[in-house]
Amino acid sequence: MRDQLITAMENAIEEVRQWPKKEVQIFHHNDSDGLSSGAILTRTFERAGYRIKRFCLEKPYPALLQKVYEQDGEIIIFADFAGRIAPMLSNLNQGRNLTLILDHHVAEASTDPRVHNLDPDLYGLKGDRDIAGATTCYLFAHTWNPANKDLAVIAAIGAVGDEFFVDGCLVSENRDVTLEAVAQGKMEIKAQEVGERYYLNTSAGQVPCNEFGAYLDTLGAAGYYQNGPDMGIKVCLEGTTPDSDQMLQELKAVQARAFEQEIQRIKSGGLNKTEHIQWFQVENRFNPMGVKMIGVFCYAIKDSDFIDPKRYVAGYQIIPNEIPGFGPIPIGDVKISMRVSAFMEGKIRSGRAMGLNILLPEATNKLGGFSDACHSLTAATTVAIGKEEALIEEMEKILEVGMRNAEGGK
Ligand SMILES: [Mn+2]
Repeated sequence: MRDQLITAMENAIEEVRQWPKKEVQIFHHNDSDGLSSGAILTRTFERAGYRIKRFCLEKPYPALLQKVYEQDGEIIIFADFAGRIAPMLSNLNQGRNLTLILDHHVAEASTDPRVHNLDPDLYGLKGDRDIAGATTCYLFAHTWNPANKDLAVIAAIGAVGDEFFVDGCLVSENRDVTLEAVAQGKMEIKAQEVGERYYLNTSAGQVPCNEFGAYLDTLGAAGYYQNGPDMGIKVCLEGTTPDSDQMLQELKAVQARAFEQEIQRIKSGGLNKTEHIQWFQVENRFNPMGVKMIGVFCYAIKDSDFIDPKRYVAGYQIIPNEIPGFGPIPIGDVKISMRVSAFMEGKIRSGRAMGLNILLPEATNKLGGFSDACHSLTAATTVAIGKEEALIEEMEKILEVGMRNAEGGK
């Protein structure tokens, strides 16, 4: 199956080579895996002589995709997302642009021959186990030109950042890229009681790979609207600098201040409660940080004393109508992030409470919203601004039906 993925990559690379335009548009995610993916692709296309326009996205919003596919004759790349929306991209594209998808999330096949879905999920590899987005990009880079093997260490950073381990160890393709980086003297693996720890050998000494990933995550998320992703890409390719360290410290301070203010607000009556849910709306108060911060904030407060451990936690943040470097985009949506207390986690794990992966997408669908990243204990979706209360009510209805069914089944 891996051979078939490499063959598909070879075919896509050949089409890129034949394509008249020697410029590429790279859209990549803003977490450590997404930034590592963007860095690998940037270097790969640079080396092959292409001009690069790079855009970092928190999500591939439909309104943005509409705009992207108003173009003709371009080379468009998606990294660390979009595997699942290949059919939608195919409909938008209609054979007009050469599109490559280098993702590792659950995927659907493309229906346009000019849309190459190179997501390893379509080739029997598991994105939440075997291969990260950055590792997928590395396979692509290495298939194009074996001289790109020096980028293996960046793939390893992405893989560790996504935290998909088996018994505490990277496995499969993620492990192979890491061993390559070790062979090049750029990393070291140290065995622990359970699993392994991964270290980067930098000019300033050894740095734990997960700490480096957290560094990138902050640049990409808290720094999303302040050139944090550009700095993240630079850090992936060239290492940290006093400038990047300073940006990191400033972003951490902005985050701490915004979170503290919001906590005060919640404590002084800013928390709405329905039967099973407690929720709040931060509007634009987390600007200029990205909308990932609403999830980070919910996680930070979920076990605080001002949070009811028996209710689901939900926070809303308005998505700005702008993509950095791309310009205004009429998104018009609000993001909801949900988390649960340790108490609720126990109930969900034992099947005595409904998981967020069922509750939130179902309610979101009823309101015509957009779901992607939903797991049982963490979930986020988007709905149109103004539907915040309606979404909470939908969830309450779903919970009520769920309870009635559970009782009826006794
Ligand atoms: Mn990823």
